[in-house]
Amino acid sequence: MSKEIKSVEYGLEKIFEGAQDFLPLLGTDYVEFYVGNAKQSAHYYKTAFGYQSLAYSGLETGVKDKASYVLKQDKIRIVLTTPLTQDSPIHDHLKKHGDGVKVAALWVEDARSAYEETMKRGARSFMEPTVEQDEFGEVVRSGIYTYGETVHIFVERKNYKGVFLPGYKEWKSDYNPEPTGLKYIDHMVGNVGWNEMNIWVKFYEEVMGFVNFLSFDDKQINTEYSALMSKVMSNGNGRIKFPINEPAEGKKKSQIEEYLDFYGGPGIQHIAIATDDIIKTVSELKARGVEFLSSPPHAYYEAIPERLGVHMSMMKEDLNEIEKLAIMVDADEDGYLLQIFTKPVQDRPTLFFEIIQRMGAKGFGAGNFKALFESIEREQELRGTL
Ligand code: TYF
Ligand code: FE
Repeated sequence: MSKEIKSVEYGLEKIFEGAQDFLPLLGTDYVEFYVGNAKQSAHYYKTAFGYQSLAYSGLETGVKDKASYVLKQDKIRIVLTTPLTQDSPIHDHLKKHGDGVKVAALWVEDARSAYEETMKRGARSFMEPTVEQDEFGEVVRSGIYTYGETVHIFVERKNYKGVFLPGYKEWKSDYNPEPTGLKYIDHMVGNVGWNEMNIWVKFYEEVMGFVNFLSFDDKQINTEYSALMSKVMSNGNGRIKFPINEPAEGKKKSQIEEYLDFYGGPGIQHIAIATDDIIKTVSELKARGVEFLSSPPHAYYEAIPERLGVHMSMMKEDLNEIEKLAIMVDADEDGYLLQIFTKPVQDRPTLFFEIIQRMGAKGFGAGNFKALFESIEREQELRGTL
């Protein structure tokens, strides 16, 4: 059953009741991917998704063991890192998981306190508080493990004036494709093992002070073939949302199980990126070769007016255009949302992206789950992993 925790107005922000403030989070700072070839990945994210070159670290900046390319689009910063030496531990990560997200970095006022408070509540250490300095100022970072080998790094920027972090130089490129309208990270979803969802719900509650503000069980999330369960964890100001999925028993293999097999354990399954013009963003992404899941059947689009109810009259987008682009629409009591999912962005069927436009709705598109999972199963069928 879906359980919604009441939220209350508090100053300018909505604060979720029950959330604790020992770990105040200002927002997502960056997301770091470990990849087999960072130079080529950076080209893909620039060309296909419209990210802009921001910073670089590697041999030319005195870093001998890895190369990192930092890209930016509006509030989003991604870091693409690859190992340079034979004995780099990043190779072990790549061998096991393939390309994927290593770090979901969170922007904090105080990285030492974030570390102490979470460690005291049972976090596993990834990085003790570390001061990094250059001529542009000082940054303090610390880090803890979450599910699998994924980590959260806390970033305290003080008045840092450099382009990204100490150790990085500005990356000026002559190749600057236009942005595609990606604005900020709306949520990042983790897949965890059988019966592990509640362990990680407890971790986000107890160690990070988050609240569980939405839950979907296998009665709601199932198709003819497969099922999963999902709980959405949010920090107090609602800026950080981490849904957690676990597989559930169905007639065939759950997409979550497929992920766990190929990723070699728990990890980040999808990153949802917000746009305020999904028609323009998705048209542009498709023109640049980003592959999306196949369209739901026509009957799905015919049922939209009924499903949206009162929100239908507020809908500005043209349904024909929505259908042509295979975008999905859902509504909750606060408004409606539009969303679409890419195919996995590497050869292993692991990480993918969601593009989302919220028109008041705070949910995750529960009304689309069935159509979405059927699209995913069509892909699983082709891979022989259903
Ligand atoms: O983040 C969400 O909950 C939605 C729907 O395997 C979703 O984007 C849930 C599970 C999943 C793929 C998408
Ligand atoms: Fe999502």
